Amino acid sequence: ESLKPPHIVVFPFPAQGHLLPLLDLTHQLCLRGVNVSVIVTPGNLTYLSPLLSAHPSSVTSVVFPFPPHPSLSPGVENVKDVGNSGNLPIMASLRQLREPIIHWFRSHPNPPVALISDFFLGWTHDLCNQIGIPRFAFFSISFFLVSVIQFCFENIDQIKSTDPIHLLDLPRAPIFKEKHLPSVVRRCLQTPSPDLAAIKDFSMNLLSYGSVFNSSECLEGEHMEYLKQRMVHDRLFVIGPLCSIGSGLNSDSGSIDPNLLTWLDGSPNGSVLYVCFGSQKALTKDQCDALALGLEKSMTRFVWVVKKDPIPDGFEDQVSGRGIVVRGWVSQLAVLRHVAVGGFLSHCGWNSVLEGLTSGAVILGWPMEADQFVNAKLLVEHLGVAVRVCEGGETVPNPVELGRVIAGTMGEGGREVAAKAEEIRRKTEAETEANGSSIEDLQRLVT
Ligand code: BUP
Repeated sequence: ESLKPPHIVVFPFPAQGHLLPLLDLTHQLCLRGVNVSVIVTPGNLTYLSPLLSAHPSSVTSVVFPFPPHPSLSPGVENVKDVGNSGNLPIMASLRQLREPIIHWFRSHPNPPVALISDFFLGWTHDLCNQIGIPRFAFFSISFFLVSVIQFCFENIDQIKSTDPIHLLDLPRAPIFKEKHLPSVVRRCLQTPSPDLAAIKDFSMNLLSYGSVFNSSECLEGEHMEYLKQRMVHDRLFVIGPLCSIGSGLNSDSGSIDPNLLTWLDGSPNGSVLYVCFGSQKALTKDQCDALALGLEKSMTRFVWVVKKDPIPDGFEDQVSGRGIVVRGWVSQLAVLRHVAVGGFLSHCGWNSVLEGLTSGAVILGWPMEADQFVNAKLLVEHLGVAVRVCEGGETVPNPVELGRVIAGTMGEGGREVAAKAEEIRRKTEAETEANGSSIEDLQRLVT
């Protein structure tokens, strides 16, 4: 029989922070001769366009109708449209695709030889056992975060009545307040008996055939061992930061809006603060007022990406020339890569973190929810590449203080942290170049 290119199936979770890096990985696999079927629901097909046009002959979309869920409006299939609260109903609905996927697999003329699926889809471990192909869990989050979740799940009874919580077995024995733990852990702590389904679903990831992490040795080398000891396999692939692996899908400056690009081109190198809190979180009115005033007082050039956030009337006129407010979606990676951008005021979602670090931007962290407090600790306390400017989804910062920290960090006061950020940028660049560790792991995954 002739040697056919391998055919695999990729199953992303429909939230931007999960979806985009897995599509980046898929792009890299296709560039290395793999044929891929990507499982999506109708509402998410649009996110595949860049991938489908880059690889018209090796990527196929496999579209399944989205089973209705009582708490989701019809047509809402991406967490972007509902916020974090949508994770659970979307997870529950996707679970109903199990039988249709098995049917698709069994009737395929050239059935896939492996599945790579998001870590939110732990149930696909059993699915793969049933159809007899290996499942690789894809982690769009950090080793540190997965270790924190794993530690908490293993010690759920002991940590239940303590606050703050001391994670003694992890490197640096970090301490977290209960409210800063990942939501999946908090849900378990808040119910009288642990949510066994959530714990089982998560642990399936470590039991799967292999694991792929969008992370890197220089960022998280010290956090890998704890998890390696808990994986039933030694097939660990550290392939990241994916946003930096050559010929990516989303970094082209041509994707920046022309007006914004002209403004950035006219700004001094490293002078611009990029402000964005991810696709799920909208700031409250008070937070917007405080941030607007803080930006105004900082006298720093900035680009602020807003979704539904209520920014104060007249703000854009007040800061005209020095600041730009963009409504809707921007090509974040391309903006961060622009030489004019020197800082990133971020919610510390893992992809934003990686995009900021690989662009050499100093991160001004304002973690709000979910995994963001854990990421912020890694950046600020372990790596020293960021400063924390505020903390909490409801917290309203003091505008004067905020303006002072922004001006300081973007100016002379930020020298030390900027030097560390530059050092990390160079190290991640080396890891994602031809003989770098991430490229070697990518090659190992394909062969
Ligand atoms: Br908003 C926004 N453009 O306008 P995180 C986001 N992104 O390219 P989290 C854009 O979405 P969530 C925009 O570059 C990153 O790759 C951004 O992922 C991109 O956030 C991704 O930073 C966001 O991991 O997800 O909280 O995990 O954005 O869904 O809240």
